[in-house]
Amino acid sequence: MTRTLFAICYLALYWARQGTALLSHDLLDVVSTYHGPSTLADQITKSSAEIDDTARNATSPYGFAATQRAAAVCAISKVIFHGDVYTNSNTQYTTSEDINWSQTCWLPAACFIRPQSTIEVAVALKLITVTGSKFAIRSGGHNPNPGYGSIDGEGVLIDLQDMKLLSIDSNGTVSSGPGHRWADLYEFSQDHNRTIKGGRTTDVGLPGFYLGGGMPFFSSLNGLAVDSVLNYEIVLANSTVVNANRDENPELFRALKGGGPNFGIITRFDIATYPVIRANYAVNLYNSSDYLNILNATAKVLSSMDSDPNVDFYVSVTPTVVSIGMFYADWLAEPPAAFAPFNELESFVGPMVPLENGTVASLGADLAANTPVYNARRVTSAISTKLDPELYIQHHEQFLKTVDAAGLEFAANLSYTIQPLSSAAVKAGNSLGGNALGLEEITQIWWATVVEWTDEEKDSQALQTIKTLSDDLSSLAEGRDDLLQYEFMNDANFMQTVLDSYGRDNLALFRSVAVEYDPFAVFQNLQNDGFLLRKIKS
Ligand SMILES: Cc1cc2nc3c(=O)[nH]c(=O)nc-3n(C[C@H](O)[C@H](O)[C@H](O)COP(=O)(O)OP(=O)(O)OC[C@H]3O[C@@H](n4cnc5c(N)ncnc54)[C@H](O)[C@@H]3O)c2cc1C
Ligand SMILES: *[C@@H]1O[C@H](CO)[C@@H](O)[C@H](O)[C@H]1NC(C)=O
Ligand SMILES: *[C@@H]1O[C@H](CO)[C@@H](O)[C@H](O)[C@H]1NC(C)=O
Ligand SMILES: *[C@@H]1O[C@H](CO)[C@@H](O)[C@H](O)[C@H]1NC(C)=O
Ligand SMILES: *[C@@H]1O[C@H](CO)[C@@H](O)[C@H](O)[C@H]1NC(C)=O
Ligand SMILES: *[C@@H]1O[C@H](CO)[C@@H](O)[C@H](O)[C@H]1NC(C)=O
Ligand SMILES: *[C@@H]1O[C@H](CO)[C@@H](O)[C@H](O)[C@H]1NC(C)=O
Ligand SMILES: *[C@@H]1O[C@H](CO)[C@@H](O)[C@H](O)[C@H]1NC(C)=O
Ligand SMILES: *[C@@H]1O[C@H](CO)[C@@H](O)[C@H](O)[C@H]1NC(C)=O
Ligand SMILES: CC(=O)N[C@H]1CO[C@H](CO)[C@@H](O)[C@@H]1O
Repeated sequence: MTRTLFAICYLALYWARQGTALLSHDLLDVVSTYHGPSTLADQITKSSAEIDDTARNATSPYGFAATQRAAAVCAISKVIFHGDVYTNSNTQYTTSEDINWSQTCWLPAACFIRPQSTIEVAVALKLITVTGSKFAIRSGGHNPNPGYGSIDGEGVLIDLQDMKLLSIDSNGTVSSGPGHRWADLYEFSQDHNRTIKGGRTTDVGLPGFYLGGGMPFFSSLNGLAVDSVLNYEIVLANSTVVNANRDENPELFRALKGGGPNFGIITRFDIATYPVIRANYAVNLYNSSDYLNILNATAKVLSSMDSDPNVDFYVSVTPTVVSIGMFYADWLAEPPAAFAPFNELESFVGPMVPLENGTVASLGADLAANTPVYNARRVTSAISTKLDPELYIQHHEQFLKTVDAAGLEFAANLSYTIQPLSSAAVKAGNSLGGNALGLEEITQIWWATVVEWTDEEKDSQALQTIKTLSDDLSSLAEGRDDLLQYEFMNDANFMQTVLDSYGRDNLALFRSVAVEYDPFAVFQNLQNDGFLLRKIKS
């Protein structure tokens, strides 16, 4: 409440200064604190008259409506960033709009601003705070929640896809801009004889993935992906650029390890890598009608993860086909014994990715090559439970009932994925310094449920369906004392609050870090939507 008032006063102050202060001076202040290339400063100096003129023209005749503030940011950005701003008069506007994984996120922003450097991000954010415009940030665009990495005409979208720094230090630390997707990082690390912990779908962007913790291949070795981040370069709400690591801004560093988009805009990740992992892998397809044996086998393989950290897998279930990814972090002469329960299943239909000796990079590439990509509207949900085959079976039977009911209502694909996390993975993360997710040191499953549909008129049925699926799973799990509090942000939907599932201490950390680094609550009040602290009630 107080912070909201602060934010309003802060914005009012800026508005009151319009007409007296020169915006170009503010922008030069931002640029002067950053020791980067001076071309932007030159450009602002050269265009200062036009910037100030545009600021006066664009802001003063307008009232306070969101669309007008956004229009002001777009108009001024066009002077400063030239061709890197797309409004609906540009041919690139539609391709910028239709980029995200879920069509529910194809939203018509007032403009798409594509910064080319950290300092441009800082300047763009300054324009946003000066005008009080709403905004959203997009990197890989894979988050399916509408309004998170997307925004309608009431605000501007900062699209970081051009920020493609990529380098490696002699000690194996990789530095990456936010514009990369995992395919780039896997290939680059492999070329330098290193393995990086990243997404299992190589098309996913780094920032959203890391902000939720990041489920990598082989989590029992070196923990979750975020446990390997050594440093974040981040643009704070007041457009200052800082580093956050174990020594500098350590509390911000910890909050970024799972705390979502509450603290600033990340412009660089410095990431620890590891000697090349020799990965033996296969993805096999099974007939879902054999779910009793498949899910029983799943529980057996899951329990073997604690004694063998080289084991990793997932089980992805549709009403007709189950695909099981079996990954082992070494090349063995015989199929790994840990996967015997899967390999013995009689319902094997055929391979999706044939058994192969490769690396994490080739595994990511082979999975991508064998995964169909198509546009659809999508919503997901995240629930965590303990190891319990009886729960998996009861859940599957409930799932089939919901599939039948949904089939009568509309054309949709319903599926769920069982993602294992061993207690060894949680311990490995803790030994690397830990994160802010508040995970229990037990072997667990992170369920990701997905509803996919195409007809916009069926949005409400789709939401009702995902809600039914996740409510059913959580009440079944609760009844069996299997439900874990933790919700995995990367698979969660906008009806889930997530940050309050990390435990009281982590939530308190997020709140204190947000107050310290964003005292006027810019990321809470002006950011369009996201897994934000403003949504947590208590
Ligand atoms: C097909 C598919 C496969 C997936 N596989 C995995 C997997 O194996 N493991 C896993 O952990 N997750 C996985 N995910 C989930 C994925 O990690 C999340 O959807 C994640 O949010 C995507 O990040 P992004 O950068 O691509 O998304 P975006 O939609 O661009 O951003 C996501 C969120 O982060 C914010 N954000 C983006 N960039 C920045 C930045 N630079 N600074 C601050 N905030 C920022 C956005 O505002 C938004 O709130 C998968 C998702 C899909 C669709
Ligand atoms: C600002 O408005 C004035 C007066 O209407 C006009 O002459 C000038 O060209 C405008 N400047 C810009 C940058 O739009
Ligand atoms: C690797 O080198 C970078 C830059 O020289 C340094 O910041 C980092 O701390 C080093 N990392 C390790 C793990 O030694
Ligand atoms: C990676 O390893 C291969 C084989 O050992 C070697 O030929 C190559 O030079 C190495 N590459 C780098 C960048 O170190
Ligand atoms: C799966 O099993 C069912 C029931 O035995 C059968 O009808 C179906 O054809 C099988 N599907 C495949 C892909 O083998
Ligand atoms: C699952 O496996 C256990 C032994 O691990 C066995 O007792 C049980 O009957 C199996 N359940 C099914 C449905 O196959
Ligand atoms: C993988 O490598 C091991 C050891 O080098 C070998 O015995 C095995 O046959 C290989 N497997 C495949 C599928 O190539
Ligand atoms: C369901 O999935 C198939 C691919 O497996 C795809 O072709 C189809 O379009 C999807 N249907 C919907 C409604 O999303
Ligand atoms: C910007 O914000 C940070 C964090 O709140 C603060 O430490 C710093 O002094 C501020 N910088 C300026 C120039 O106000
Ligand atoms: C512009 C762009 O990248 N669009 C992509 C949106 O997502 C679908 C997959 O769902 C891709 O096919 C498009 O290329």
